[in-house]
Amino acid sequence: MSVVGFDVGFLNCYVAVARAGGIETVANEYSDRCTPACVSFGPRNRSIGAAAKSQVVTNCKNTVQGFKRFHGRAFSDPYIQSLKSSLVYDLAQMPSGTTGIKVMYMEEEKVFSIEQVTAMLLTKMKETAEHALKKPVADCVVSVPCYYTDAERRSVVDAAQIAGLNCLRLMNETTAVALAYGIYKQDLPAPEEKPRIVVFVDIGHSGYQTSVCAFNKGKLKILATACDPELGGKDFDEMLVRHFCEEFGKKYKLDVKTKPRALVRLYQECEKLKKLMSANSSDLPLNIECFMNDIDVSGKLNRGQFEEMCADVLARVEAPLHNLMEQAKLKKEDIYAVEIVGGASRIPSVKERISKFFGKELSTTLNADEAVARGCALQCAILSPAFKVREFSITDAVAYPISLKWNSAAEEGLSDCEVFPKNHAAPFSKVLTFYRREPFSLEAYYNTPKELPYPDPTIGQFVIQKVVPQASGESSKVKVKVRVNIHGIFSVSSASLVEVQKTEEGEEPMDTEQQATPEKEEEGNMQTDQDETKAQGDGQKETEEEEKKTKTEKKSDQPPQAKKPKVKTKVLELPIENSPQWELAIDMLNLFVENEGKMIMQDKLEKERNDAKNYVEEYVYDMRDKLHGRLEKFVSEADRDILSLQLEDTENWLYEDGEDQPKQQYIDKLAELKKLGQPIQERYMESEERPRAFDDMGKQI
Ligand code: ATP
Ligand code: K
Ligand code: MG
Repeated sequence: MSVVGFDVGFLNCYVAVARAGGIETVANEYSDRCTPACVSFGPRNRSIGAAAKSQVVTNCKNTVQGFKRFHGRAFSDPYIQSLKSSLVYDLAQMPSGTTGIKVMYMEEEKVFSIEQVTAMLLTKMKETAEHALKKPVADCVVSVPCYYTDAERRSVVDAAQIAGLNCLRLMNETTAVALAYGIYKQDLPAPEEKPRIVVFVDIGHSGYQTSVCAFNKGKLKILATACDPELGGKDFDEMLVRHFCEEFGKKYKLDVKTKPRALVRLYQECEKLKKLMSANSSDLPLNIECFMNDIDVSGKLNRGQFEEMCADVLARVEAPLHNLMEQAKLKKEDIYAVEIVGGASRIPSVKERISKFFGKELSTTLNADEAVARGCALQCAILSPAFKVREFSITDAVAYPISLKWNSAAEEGLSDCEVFPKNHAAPFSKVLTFYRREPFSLEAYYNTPKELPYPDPTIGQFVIQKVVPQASGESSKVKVKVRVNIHGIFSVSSASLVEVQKTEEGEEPMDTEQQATPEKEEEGNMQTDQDETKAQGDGQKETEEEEKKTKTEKKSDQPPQAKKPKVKTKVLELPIENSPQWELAIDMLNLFVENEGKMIMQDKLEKERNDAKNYVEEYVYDMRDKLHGRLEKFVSEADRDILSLQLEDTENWLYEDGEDQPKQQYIDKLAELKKLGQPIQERYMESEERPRAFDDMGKQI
């Protein structure tokens, strides 16, 4: 059991773990708690995180950033197509139609699916967690934007699986923040009191998410969410880059857009400038040496000018806030606090606008960068039986309304019904009743296509199989359970056929629940609403819970049915064929799992090879210094000359033939050097030990 939370950001990723002392955000191998969402492909290995980011300029065509937005999208999606021209790396279509990334890896052209690329990033984050916890990590909670659709979520779950992770929950980023905010609060209103209403705002690099949350002691409920998936720090960078491209065009006659490498550097410098401007309102310089064609460029800007050029971007801050308050039917006076997180929430003009909208000071009690990861780790701790944590119930909200449509039995055409309206509580299951003689199919879709980030509102097709008429020839009653699960993913989770058997008069019915309702209900009737505010990982338990509830409802709702012919029913489970949109085929998923394992092994071997090479190099420099230093007295002149020459030869070899050799070559080389070097060092050590031994003896006396 591991308790880990992963914030997979568009730009920055964070890992939080639970240890005896509580929840902690942990650092990577560079002692940095932030790991860049970056993967770089080389001729011998991959680099991930900070090591990849350092190759953004030198290996730009094979260094992949900003891939979070490719999840769950067709390659033909106009959005993906429109992005192509602004990326320095290539995209390609996967056999299934989804988006892949084309790079040179191991000296071959390769296309990786978006799930594979995110899995690589997760592999790195998993290693960071394992290093901190000093044990293997599998169980975890992974963050996703609250505006992610079904297809996007399934894609991230697959990515986690490819990385060998067991994702207990995909957690909406703003919900993770709400949990991190609420769980330690001691003064929340009692369960029966009016809840405390808090607005959460997360502005990252790519997206702007807001949610409004009701807190009572021991629980939180997301009332509504509103977002602009295309508003974040990157839009401010974009404005700065545009400005300096124009300026450098005029001033130095440079066409920056034609040189990907220069453009990448300009983006980096503009991001730095933007951050500096959050703390300074005076003129700030931007200088880049040898920018293009050996020309050094420089410019300057102040906050006032920056805000002016970003007016259109800033104007978009308010709309989601309006939308949020409208959905939740709340007034500004109802809001107890507005807590902001995410890197771009530090931009003063962004803060100003949010603060002005609510007419109150903003609250920044959480760590703006780490709150999402910490919230995820807290959720993981709650879900983990091995970890003791305060009870806290989390009810999330459905982001887009979900409908089902089907061909009606009487061939009257298409019927449809909204099963989960917007902001409906999640996770949640509902049972629908159908009367059928044969297998039938349901199509799930989002009924507000305009709100979706992509053009196709389909969620998936679900075929209820093995439906047969009753013995009497009549249609059978089929109960279909639909569910938005803990990841926010829709599914048809079970289906059953209720077989009616007439029994002798007076024979005891087996159970109240098993009495068939005499009148036919309308098709698609939603029978049971099952509250699942207490998230349960175990499907079996849920079913049982639901059945208990059904029984009690029937008992209380139905008057005693005196003198009616007794009927007995039998419930048959029916198989369901699930075909969600853009689902990754199981054999592909298995192949990706296997390939990720191979790539991890390859990276490990390459690291060992490099380490072996570094040991040789280190030995050469170390010995050369010491031969003329503290080892000088312990080696004859002749031996010293031989070893010096050998060290020099080895150094030359490292820069020439030895630049790129198998690991064993370096190991052999080092052994060869040590044959001469080791005895010298041993003589030195002996002489160092001698006086100490003498000292010890002195003490004894
Ligand atoms: P997303 O949430 O969209 O997936 P992310 O989680 O990777 O993205 P964050 O790490 O929250 O994003 O924020 C990164 C953004 O915040 C970048 O655009 C960065 O330049 C910006 N940022 C960070 N610090 C500051 C600052 N002091 N002033 C202005 N912008 C900042
Ligand atoms: K982040
Ligand atoms: Mg983020």
